[in-house]
Amino acid sequence: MKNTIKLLATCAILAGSGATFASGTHGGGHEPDTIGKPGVLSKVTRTVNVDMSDAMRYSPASLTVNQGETVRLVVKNSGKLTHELVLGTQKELKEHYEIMKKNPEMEHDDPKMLTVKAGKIGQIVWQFTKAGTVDFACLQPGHYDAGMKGAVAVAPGKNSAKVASK
Ligand SMILES: [Cu+2]
Repeated sequence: MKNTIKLLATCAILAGSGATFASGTHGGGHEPDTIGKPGVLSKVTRTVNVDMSDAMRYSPASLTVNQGETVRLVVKNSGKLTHELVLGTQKELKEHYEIMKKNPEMEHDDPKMLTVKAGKIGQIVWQFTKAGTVDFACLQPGHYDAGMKGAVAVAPGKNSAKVASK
């Protein structure tokens, strides 16, 4: 499966999250693992197929996983437009969306961001380490406003202590 995303202009602000953040552009430094961390393919415990359409919708738009699970999101773009699936907090997504509006050609090189061209399939492998909600959205200009968003509910896991100590 092709999962290479060309790195040309990365989203500098988000890519640099945690390490150095320019004061003023962000309301505060966000923890790099607020929503989890990049997963390892061999640790995948759940695979979810997500469809993206030109109706500006994900199907399904809401998923439930258990804390600590490594999930493989197989994301299909069944539309004619480019769509993407970006995981983040509501705040991060909104900030990033504003940047995207100014730089629509921006390409992503981040494990939590996936851009899928029309008719293609891509995947994100992500470990959801924190209980709570992880949002996702399509940050293509206009799409987020049109309601192209969803959420992953992360249920607290029995092994949360183990995950936290890792
Ligand atoms: Cu879209």
